Amino acid sequence: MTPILGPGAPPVVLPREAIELAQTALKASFRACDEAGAVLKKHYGRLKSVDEKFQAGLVSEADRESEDTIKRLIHGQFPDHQILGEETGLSADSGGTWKALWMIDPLDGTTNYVHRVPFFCISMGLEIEIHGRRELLVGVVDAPLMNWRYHAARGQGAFLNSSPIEASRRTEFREGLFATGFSNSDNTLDQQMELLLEVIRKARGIRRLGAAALDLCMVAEGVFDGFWERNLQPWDTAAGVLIAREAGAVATDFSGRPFVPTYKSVLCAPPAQHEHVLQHMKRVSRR
Ligand code: 2AM
Ligand code: CA
Repeated sequence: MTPILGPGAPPVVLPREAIELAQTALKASFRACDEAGAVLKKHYGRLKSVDEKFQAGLVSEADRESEDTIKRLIHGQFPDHQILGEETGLSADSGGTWKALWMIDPLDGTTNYVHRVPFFCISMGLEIEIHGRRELLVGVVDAPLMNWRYHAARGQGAFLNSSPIEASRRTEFREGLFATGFSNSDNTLDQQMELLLEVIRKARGIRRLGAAALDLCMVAEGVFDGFWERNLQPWDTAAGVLIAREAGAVATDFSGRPFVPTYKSVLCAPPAQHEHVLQHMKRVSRR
């Protein structure tokens, strides 16, 4: 057993096998991102069919081919792991001893992709069971047209193109540049706008870039001082949350509970900014 403390995450003791798995999983994810990235580049600007999914945005042949590519590689190398992919759902439980689950978005930011905004990515997060608890072990987010590859393994820090990254050290709300996304699939748009008004009035600025996994990585990198969005899915958040935590950010839901990938709402920011945004959120939701 090797004791490991991840800076933004609760401490965990990882068994040696988990540390070894993290290394092979990272290598496999990099290869999958190389291949899936080539698929996304091939179809970019040349899509033949774009469909609207029921309350879930757009899907194209690029999303599907990218997911097939990633699943083939991961299943080939880790036959006893489960895969939860945005386009194909959960692969059958093959009864593996690791209880390992990959959460994969083959194309995060599909609307950007379809409209030829180059801000989109592949997101791959791996969660395993350690001492009866589910823990995020590895996260990789790759933006092929930006040439950005973010990665993290639990307890080992976060990286962009192999260089270490850190969340922002700005502590004042007025110095903060924040990112968010809007959700139209519940009745909270007015509340979302109220929080937006607070941020526009009191902080440095707000951006809405349209790919949650990348927004989280830009919190990890210290570009953004926080990110929040509701109605997300595990494949949007798993990898980016691990990367952000390893870079020193805190990730919770909108009431401050430590984030797990099954939560639909995420607020991720370095500690002081997390507290500022959470207070604003609570004030807005009380109104
Ligand atoms: P996607 O591109 O993989 O669908 C944009 O705000 C972020 O929310 C993206 O990460 C997008 O992921 C995700 N998202 C979740 N539900 C969505 C929806 N109904 N429409 C568009 N984007 C959605
Ligand atoms: Ca997607």
